[in-house]
Amino acid sequence: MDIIYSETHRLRAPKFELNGGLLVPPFECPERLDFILAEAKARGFAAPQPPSDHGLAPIQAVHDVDYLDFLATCWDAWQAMGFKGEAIANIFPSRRMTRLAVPSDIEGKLGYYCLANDTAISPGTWEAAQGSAQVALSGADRLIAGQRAAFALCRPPGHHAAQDMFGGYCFLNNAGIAAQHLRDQGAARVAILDVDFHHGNGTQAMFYDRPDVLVVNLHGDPDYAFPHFLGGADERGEGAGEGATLNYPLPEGCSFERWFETLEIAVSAIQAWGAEALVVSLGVDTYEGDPISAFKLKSADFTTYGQRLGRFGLPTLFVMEGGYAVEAIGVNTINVLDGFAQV
Ligand code: 5XA
Ligand code: ZN
Repeated sequence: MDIIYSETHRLRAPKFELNGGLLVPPFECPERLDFILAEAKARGFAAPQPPSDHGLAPIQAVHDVDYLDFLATCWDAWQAMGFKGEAIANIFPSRRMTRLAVPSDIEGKLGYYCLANDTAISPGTWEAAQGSAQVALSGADRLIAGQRAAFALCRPPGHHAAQDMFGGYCFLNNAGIAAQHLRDQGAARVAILDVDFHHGNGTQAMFYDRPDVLVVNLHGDPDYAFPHFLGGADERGEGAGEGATLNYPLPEGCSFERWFETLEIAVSAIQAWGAEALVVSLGVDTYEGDPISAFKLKSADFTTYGQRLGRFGLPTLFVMEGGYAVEAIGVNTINVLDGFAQV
């Protein structure tokens, strides 16, 4: 299985994350990918390959142009104000603040496009986000060329990023961009299966009214888990997309047995829907040792579910999302890919 990877991810290196009322070193850090690459090498995977440049057009296919312009210019505009720290939003168009015009002031703009102030914009963020999207697009190209599977080792991650919103460490929705690319290159029906602990609100929003991309999430119930305001079982798509969104919220402390039963239900639904290609939003923060999540999967469980996805038999693009137990992220991620490849 080809692994696609770009060094541009290192440009995304903010110093701070707002967590528990403190500015702490970000959980989503460059070292995550070093552990994954080291484990891939140790387990005999071929050296990672660089992405090819697809430009902005396939990114603009799912993200709003004004939002992309904001991402491209935010850091310079923030600095021009004389602010000394990283760009962290502090005001939002929340309920009863319904004037939805985009402010020209950068502080207003930042809040307008932000969904969670856990995510600072820092120098190099835009360049890293674009590189990450190119990694996903190049992974999708492998499927278009007829390969059975590919692993897009994306960073920053993407599944919280909506058409015009960043947060939850995400800026561009890599899985969504790849799914749209697969559609544009001829796949009639593409499914996105999101197995990250957190609900992929951005991916859901992006395809909510579309019948051609099925979005399926297994995740911590939003009642207790980030992103809190999307991901209920009753959200099933709208208009032409009615029925093409499926949510399986799961309880705090969810065991692998319960999680895997739910995966079986999700896989059956994808099969019945008739997907031609599968994009897996691969977050390994379902691991029992993850510092910001609440499921109980053990390292061996990642192999088991990788094998199940392998037996499923669809052309499959794995796109890296979350996972913050850095000492285990390599083993857990490669276990999924190895399990898949064993079948
Ligand atoms: O999948 N999403 C994540 O892992 C990020 C969650 C951010 C919580 N502040
Ligand atoms: Zn996550």
